[in-house]
Amino acid sequence: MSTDTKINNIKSLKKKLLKNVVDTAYYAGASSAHIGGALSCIDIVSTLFTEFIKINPENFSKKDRDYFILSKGHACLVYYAVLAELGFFSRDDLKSFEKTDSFLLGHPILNEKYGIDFSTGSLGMGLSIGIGLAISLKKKKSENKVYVIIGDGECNEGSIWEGMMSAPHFNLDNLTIIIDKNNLQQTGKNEDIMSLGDLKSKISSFGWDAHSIDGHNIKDLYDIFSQKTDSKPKAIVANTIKGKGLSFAENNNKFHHTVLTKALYEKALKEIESK
Ligand SMILES: Cc1ncc(C[n+]2csc(CCOP(=O)(O)OP(=O)(O)O)c2C)c(N)n1
Ligand SMILES: [Mg+2]
Repeated sequence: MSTDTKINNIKSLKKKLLKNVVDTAYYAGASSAHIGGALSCIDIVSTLFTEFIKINPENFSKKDRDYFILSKGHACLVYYAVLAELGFFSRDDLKSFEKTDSFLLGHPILNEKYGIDFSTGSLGMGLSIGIGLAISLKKKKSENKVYVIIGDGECNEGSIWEGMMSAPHFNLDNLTIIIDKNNLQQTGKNEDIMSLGDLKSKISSFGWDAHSIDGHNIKDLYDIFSQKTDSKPKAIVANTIKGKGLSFAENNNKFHHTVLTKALYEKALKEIESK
């Protein structure tokens, strides 16, 4: 398959995910939903699950496969969106998001039947989980890989920096982390709350194979995920826009966690249709 075809496949999944995300946010009603942080990593998730993380309901329980950890678990709308497309449950199930007795909670809960390996939502845990998993895969001489998406605000957590130190120590070239650098967190700008400085240089100084790219450029994402690293873990600082894809939500932190009104839902559907 040519690279152009692969890129087109990624773009077509992305459009489906966009629709699933806004549908789910709308079904959530008054429960509200984390919209902005789901949209900032939608290109990353689309690229990973089209080309790199080959999971499906048939191979999931076999464990001989790659692993994904959404460390910024509040962005679960995009996770549920892709799991529905992969056939772990139906698009109709997305309507149950945040409802009583639903398996689709406001943060992902470990659920082997529905494709979720790890519970996340308490920020700062996913990198350490990924490191433990990557070490165990190495010990088993498995070729499988571990991918972790981390928020930039999440990098305020000290545990992230312990992980930054330890992954190169264990030569985890089977581990890739993607930092969704949308410059915002729950209560404002990272720059005001806890500036991160030059993330790529910092992470590189810890011994990672570190890169900084446009997190909405699918070709760049595809190329960087395709590159092999030799004995170093890979870190991708993905420069993104919170709320990307919906004009009214882009860079607007009101959409960190909010209700998607009927009027905005209809506007969103029109915008997605025109893409
Ligand atoms: C340990 C912990 N502290 C606080 C929160 C509340 N919280 C939820 S989202 C969020 C902001 C996260 O910012 P970022 O990682 O940048 O996510 P994004 O901008 O992609 O939404 C916070 C503080 C949490 N989920 N876990
Ligand atoms: Mg952020």
